[in-house]
Amino acid sequence: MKGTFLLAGGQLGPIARTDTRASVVKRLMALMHRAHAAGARLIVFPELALTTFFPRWYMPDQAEVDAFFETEMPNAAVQPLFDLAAKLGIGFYLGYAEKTVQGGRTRRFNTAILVDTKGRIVGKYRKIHLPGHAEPVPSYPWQHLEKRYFEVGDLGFPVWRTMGGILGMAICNDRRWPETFRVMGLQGVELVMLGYNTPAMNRMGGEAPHLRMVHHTLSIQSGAYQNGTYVCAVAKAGMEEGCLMMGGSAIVSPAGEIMAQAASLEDELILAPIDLDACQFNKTTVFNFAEHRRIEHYALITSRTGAEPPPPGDPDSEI
Ligand code: ING
Repeated sequence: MKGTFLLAGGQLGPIARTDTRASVVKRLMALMHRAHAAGARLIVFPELALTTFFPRWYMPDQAEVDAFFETEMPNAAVQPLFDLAAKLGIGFYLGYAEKTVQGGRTRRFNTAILVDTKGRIVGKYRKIHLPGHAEPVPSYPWQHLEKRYFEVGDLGFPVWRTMGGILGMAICNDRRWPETFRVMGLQGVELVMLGYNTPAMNRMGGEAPHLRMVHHTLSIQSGAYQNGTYVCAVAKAGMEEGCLMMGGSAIVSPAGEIMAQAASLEDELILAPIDLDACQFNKTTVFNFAEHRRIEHYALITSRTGAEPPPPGDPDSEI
């Protein structure tokens, strides 16, 4: 039945800086084979799935940074994955670093593509919420230089009619911002696919490590529930170049329930049966946007970027 299919998440364990694209593509193909053997029609891979998470390093030499980028997609290294997808009739989401010339200028984005069951690229998304900082901070045990290496995505949060439903994409930090899911929710999205690379703890230790998983599941479960959409979030996990990356890849139902979750920090397949029509319950009742939203009261959401608290109160009003 249209919109009913088995969905797979293809979590990756660590990718070493020296690992070749070919070796990673082999791992992705092995996960795709397993997904197909289980009957899956779509598999979601992580963010920046072809290389190690290079924004953890400050590299002053642009040529060194560019070695982590793809200038074409597909390209020779990734073509076997596209060919396998077409052969097996399985679609996929793939995150990678995109370097392209646009308007006579070289542009670099943290990108994800959606490839259909015939191996055709049907959608592209460029990461909008870039966490971290643009300049290296020497005192940090590892950097997070996405603001240095990537531009803010210029494609918005589109959705596509494919796989018998309405599918959308996001990347990693995007999942922490409710606007990401709501903008796609306002386009009727029924499945949001996203990959992530999330260190298992705060580098400055300002937060109990278990909260990483709490915030991850809180973000994807609320995004799913509040917009009546499935969410499939897939990690690059494990000890990667000395930085422990969290796992917790998960598939969440439109009711906000976790349907499947990874148990390891390695290459692991998670599976869940998807019925995109199940999104309609929330979309036509609790979160019937047309019935219940009051946009005349939401202006600050798009007119104000940073918080602006009110002026100080009356001193004797303190408790
Ligand atoms: N990684 C992390 C993420 O948003 C982060 C960065 C972790 C930001 C924890 C805030 C808190 O999951 C990427 N790649 O965005």
